[in-house]
Amino acid sequence: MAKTALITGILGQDGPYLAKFLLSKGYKVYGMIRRYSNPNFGNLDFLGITDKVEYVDGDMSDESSLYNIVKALRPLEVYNLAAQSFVGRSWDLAKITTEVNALGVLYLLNAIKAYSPMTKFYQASTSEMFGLGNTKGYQDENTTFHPRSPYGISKVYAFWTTVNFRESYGLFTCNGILFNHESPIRGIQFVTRKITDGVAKIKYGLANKLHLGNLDAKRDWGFAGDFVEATHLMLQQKNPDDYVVGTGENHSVREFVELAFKYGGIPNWKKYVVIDPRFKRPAEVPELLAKGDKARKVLGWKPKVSFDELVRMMVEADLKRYKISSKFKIQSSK
Ligand code: NAP
Ligand code: G4F
Repeated sequence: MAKTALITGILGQDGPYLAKFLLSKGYKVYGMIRRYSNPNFGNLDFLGITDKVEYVDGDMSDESSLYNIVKALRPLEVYNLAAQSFVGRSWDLAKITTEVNALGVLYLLNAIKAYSPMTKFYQASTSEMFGLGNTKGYQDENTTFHPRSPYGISKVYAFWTTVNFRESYGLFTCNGILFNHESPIRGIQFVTRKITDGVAKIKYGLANKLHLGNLDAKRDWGFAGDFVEATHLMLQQKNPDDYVVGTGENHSVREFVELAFKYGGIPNWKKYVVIDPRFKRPAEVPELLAKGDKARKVLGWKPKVSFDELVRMMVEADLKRYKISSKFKIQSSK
């Protein structure tokens, strides 16, 4: 089979990083986008690859669109990154979260089984599935799932469906159980980007407060550009399997805030941060920490970007964005 890959969720954070990586390896990359009156290619533009990807129309909640795409392309690899991926909204959007994140995976796997059984399939599973299944202070492939949100529950369904298609039909299907990974093109609702965007706005006088929820939550934060390499490696192994991928180091939201304000050159972050109950969750995952020994040993993968470098990279990118827009504002008001 030719080196072709289909990426669902191409317009999100991970899609562009993965597409860029696959293009660098000589793949022909197809990106699935759903119908929008005005699709946003900003993240692909940021990485300079918008014109290098071929786009196909489809929606995870529309079974026939997935069948048609798989039938037409019969790709070597499918990376299923599409999801309603924001945990915080998943209580309000439980039905659509389940439809897209859980049933969508069933539809896509059925399409592969029917039309392209040689296709290797990657499912974007998540550390959110562990939730409170955290008895040892870290999570690995043997940790019990105890999801705490409709998002986490939907991803547990998708995880087991992916395993089941491997066990029932012999398909090459893998779960990457990825811990939090961030970048300058992280969605603005997620806490890291919300903080770095807030720092930049405060720096340029566009805001004077940053409203946040639980500062005590701890996450194992890595760089998206590193993590997509692990996802590709999973599909290059002789046998399909499931892998935990994380940095092995965690930090609290408070630590992220402190560092981001430091890199923004703003002393005394406490002056600006407001604890706002609107951003607290009905059920929290207090702490996540990856024990990713299997990925390191079998895939030979390890992260390159440190926590400190990640925070600095994100703050610098947002400062640059607001510097450009504040210059533009000054020019256009002249
Ligand atoms: P993201 O930025 O939210 O991107 C998700 C993408 O899915 C978006 O492009 C979105 O399209 C698309 N999508 C949503 N509903 C869809 C539908 N009905 N049909 C087709 N596409 C749809 O997420 P990400 O951070 O790149 O994460 C990629 C995947 O990894 C997700 O499945 C996420 O759950 C999982 N994951 C992420 C992390 C992390 O820390 N980033 C960790 C573990 C697992 P629009 O652009 O049109 O909205
Ligand atoms: O940045 P978050 O919204 O990410 P969360 O919930 O960990 O989910 C992300 O990582 C998962 C992998 O573990 C992915 F599967 C998922 O798709 C997504 O990419 O929140 C991180 C932490 C939470 O504990 C949250 O309660 O930050 C806390 N937090 C505190 N204040 C906040 C805020 N989160 C958000 N989004 N906004 C706040 O104001």
